[in-house]
Amino acid sequence: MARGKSRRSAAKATRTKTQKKKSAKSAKPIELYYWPTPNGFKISIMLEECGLPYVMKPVNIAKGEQFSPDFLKIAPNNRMPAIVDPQGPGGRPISIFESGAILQYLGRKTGKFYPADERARVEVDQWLFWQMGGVGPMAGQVHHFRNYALETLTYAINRYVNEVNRLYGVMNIRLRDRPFIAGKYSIADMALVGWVNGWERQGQDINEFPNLKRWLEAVKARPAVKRGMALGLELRQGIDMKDPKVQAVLFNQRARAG
Ligand SMILES: N[C@@H](CCC(=O)N[C@@H](CS)C(=O)NCC(=O)O)C(=O)O
Repeated sequence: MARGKSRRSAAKATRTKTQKKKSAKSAKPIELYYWPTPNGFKISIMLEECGLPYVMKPVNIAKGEQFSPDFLKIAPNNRMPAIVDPQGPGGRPISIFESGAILQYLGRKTGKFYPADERARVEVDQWLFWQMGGVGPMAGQVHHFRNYALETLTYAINRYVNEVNRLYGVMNIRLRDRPFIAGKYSIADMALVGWVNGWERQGQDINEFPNLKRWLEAVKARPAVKRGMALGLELRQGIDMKDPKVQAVLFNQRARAG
């Protein structure tokens, strides 16, 4: 019986190996719907950090490709990034929009950069949401009013430059006694790096924030971050954000009929 069992388990082991080989071969890459911006970088960085196979599907937001019916099925908010994972839960495809939700999904899927321990996970979540609700939207408004708006609106510029300055101050204090925002390097750092990297365009001086500066240099030195933040940069070349056609697509949208 013992022999039979061991033969059976040997056969099982061979089957599992073959199946594994087969599924590794047939594993379809994750589709990354992407444009090279700080929100896009979050996901290219995470995919690179995890070594997950992926294929980049450019969504040219300056041309309005975010409004194509096929993309809206995946991302009803007409914004990138989004992903389709052909091997989602239960082995079935899943599509996800909102960069924070994608980061958490990939963290749970791989068990990387998103701790399973509840206390450690809460640490990551709060700083991830802080980025999603604070740094991203506020720095986004600075980029808009300082760099893209055709009128100079001093009140709006000051309001958002000051708010980003406040947020960088919070981050600088937080990083006083820990290398990364949630302690260990995590998806929260990945969410932040593309935004903080734009400090100059946001009217900030990184030298005012020495801990933040040290953090930025450390995160940017990671090979996966370098690859993630280099992905598709060439696609942006020659796009003039002040071109009336680009401005109409990006800055003049109202609700569309359902
Ligand atoms: N909260 C969203 C924001 C995404 C977002 O704002 N993406 C911008 C580029 S950075 C976009 O796709 N814009 C297209 C548009 O405004 O029509 C996320 O984090 O995924």
